[in-house]
This record gives sequence, structure tokens and C-alpha cells, in this order.
Amino acid sequence: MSTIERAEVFVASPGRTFVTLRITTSDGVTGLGDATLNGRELAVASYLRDHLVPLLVGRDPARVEDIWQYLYRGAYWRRGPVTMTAISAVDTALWDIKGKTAGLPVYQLLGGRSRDGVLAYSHASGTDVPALLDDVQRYLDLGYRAVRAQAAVPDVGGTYGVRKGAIYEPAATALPEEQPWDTPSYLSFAPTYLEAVRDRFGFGFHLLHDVHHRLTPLEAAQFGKRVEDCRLFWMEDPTPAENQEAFRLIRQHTTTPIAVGEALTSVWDVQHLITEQLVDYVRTTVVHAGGITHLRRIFDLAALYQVRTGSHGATDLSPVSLAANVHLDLAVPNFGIQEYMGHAPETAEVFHGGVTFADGMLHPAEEPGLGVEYDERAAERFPYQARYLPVARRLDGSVHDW
Ligand code: CS2
Ligand code: MG
Repeated sequence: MSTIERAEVFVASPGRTFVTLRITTSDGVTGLGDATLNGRELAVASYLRDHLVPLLVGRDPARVEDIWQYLYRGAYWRRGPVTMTAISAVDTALWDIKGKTAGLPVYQLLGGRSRDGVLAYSHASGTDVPALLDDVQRYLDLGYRAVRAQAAVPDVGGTYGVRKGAIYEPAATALPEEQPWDTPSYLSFAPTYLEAVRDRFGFGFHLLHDVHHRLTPLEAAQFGKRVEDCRLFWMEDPTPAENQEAFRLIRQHTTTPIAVGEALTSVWDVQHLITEQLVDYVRTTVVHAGGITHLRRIFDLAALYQVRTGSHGATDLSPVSLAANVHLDLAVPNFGIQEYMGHAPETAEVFHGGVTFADGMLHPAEEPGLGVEYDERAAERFPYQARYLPVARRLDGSVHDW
């Protein structure tokens, strides 16, 4: 019987920081897992190195479910982003190994193809409306059939989601940047630029928008109602989701579809949202919601309530978890859409292989496993750089949700 011989944790910053777990079996088969938690990455690296790796060596790598249960129930202190991201990385690496051992791409182990490709959306943004419209045009020209639109709010300074360089990366400073936020200005301005996008480009593609946890339930209801004629594919994270019941008020006032979940890490964190049909898309991902093993449970629960998937896919999710998500996206019956922002060129120097994009769709690699390899020699050229996500403050100086 093959056993887990070693598990290594790599922390490097090729274009941005990624934490990567590599498990190697006694047969020499390797599997990769993404353990990146933007702004708190060393906590996960330590959870893996100091607490999980000693428990993995010597185990049977084929026992994916048993190891998941062992790590989840055995922690006693359950759930939360650090614990679940660490478990996600182990789980993803074991699925990679299982695919390689079976000689099959992971999607074949998940029931095979349910669709020809995985619909993707990417991020258009601008410091003003003309710049946003140019960026939407760019993504449509690249073949995207779904585009997210975000623009800076005039006279309020830093706004969520506006790209500064080639790749949108919010964790950009050695200490948290404090960005101003003003809800009334956003509520007045954001609907106008979403309308401007529809006025310019029509309704022949999916338009998405990320509110990024910034509104109260009533403000979110106002916003959703105001943009109904824009026919958004979804408004994302309209209000913080700790109180899942808060979404009922939004639901009562608007038919704009709602997507929630990128910051949620277990089925219990989205259970009420799904079973009460308070959302239309669940955004949980392989890297933060317990790996393929747990994410497929979330997606199966969602399918019972006609909630579709819409997994997170920002630059802080590595090519490993993006690949794993696309394998799962290809197979699940209630797939909705997959976020895909691409990565910096330096990232591709370290992570070889993964998903391909063509004609608005993503495709996993066909080779056994997940189809990604990690080049640790190349990673040595990109030593870890601590970076923080911004903090938002209202104009009166009080902290707001970033
Ligand atoms: C955003 C993310 O992609 C999204 O929908 O919410 O970019 C998010 O801000 C980052 O992943 C945080 O690290
Ligand atoms: Mg988001």
C-alpha cells in the first residue's frame, strides 16, 4: 500500500503570494493543494506545517474522505478560514494524487463532463466611466461572454475593484492601506455606470457587479431595485453574510440575482442562504471551503434548492485551486459561472499547466490529476513578501467593511 511519505509547504510571491502544499507518496506520486488566504497566509502555512503535516505522514493517500473527516473532526476547533483552507489544501492534493494514480483527469472521478466548457467571467474596471467602458470592450474583444464592471466613485478616492496595473491585486501594501468609503456616493454613482455599460453594449452578454459587503440589507435592497433594468447576472456580496437572515429583506424588495460565499468556508456558513433560497449563486471555492470533497457537498445542497455555483476565482487563488474548481465546475449539474481573473506572468513561471481559456469558456487539462505542476526552483526567485488587504473607513473615520 502506498503511503504519504512527505508533505511540503511552499510560500512564495511570484506576482503575488501563494501558499502551496505538495504531498508525495511512497510511490513517488505528487499532489498539489492551494493554501492561500490573502493577507493571513502564514497562519495557514503554520497550521499545515506545525499541526497537519505530522498527522499526514504514513497515511494512505487514497483515503481522501477519511482524512478529511479526521482533520475536520480531529481539530476540535472547527471551521473558519484558516482551518478550512488548510484542510482544503490537503484534500485538493489527495484528489490530484488520486487522479494521477487512476490515470484520469480529476473531473472524470467526479462524474465526467456535464458540459462542453466552463463559462467564465473576468473583471472590467475604470477610474471613470469612459475608462470602464473601454475595459468592458477589451474583455468582450477577448471573447468573454460575461464581464464584471466596477468603477471608482468620483471624489471618494480608492474604490473596491479598480485595477491599478495589468492584474487587479488588492493586497498591495506592506501595511493595510486605509481607503475611504461613502455609501451615499456609491449608491448614487454605481447604478449610472452599470446603465452606461448596458447603453453602450446592450444585453448580449452577462453583466456582473460586486458590492463587496458594503451595504446594509435595506441599502442593498434599494440598490438591487435600482439596477433591475440593467438585468445583472448577479449583484455579489450586497451585505455582510454573517447574518444569513439579512438577505431575506433584500429578497423581498428586488429580483436582481444575488451571489454570496467567497469569504464563507463551510456548508454550515451557507446552509440558511441555500435552503431558504436567499441567494441565486453560491461562491464558495475549493481553496477556502474544504477542498473538492466539501465543496461538492455544498454544491449538491445548492442543487436541491435551484441555487447555482459561481465560485470565486480572483488572483489570490492559485492556478492549483482554479484548476480544481474548473474540474468540479465541468461535472456538477448546477454550474452557474466561474470567476477567472488570470494571473501575473511570474505566476506561470512557478505553476506550470492548469486551465485554458477559449471562446469565453475555461477547460481543465486532460492529463491525469489536476494538471498543474509546481516549480520550486523557480519559486526561489520570488521570496515571500508580506502584503495586506486594504481597510475601509467611512468619511467620519470609522471602520467600514472593505
Ligand atoms: C473579490 C476578490 O473577486 C472578487 O469577487 O471579492 O477580489 C476579493 O476582494 C479578494 O479575493 C480578496 O483577497
Ligand atoms: Mg467578490
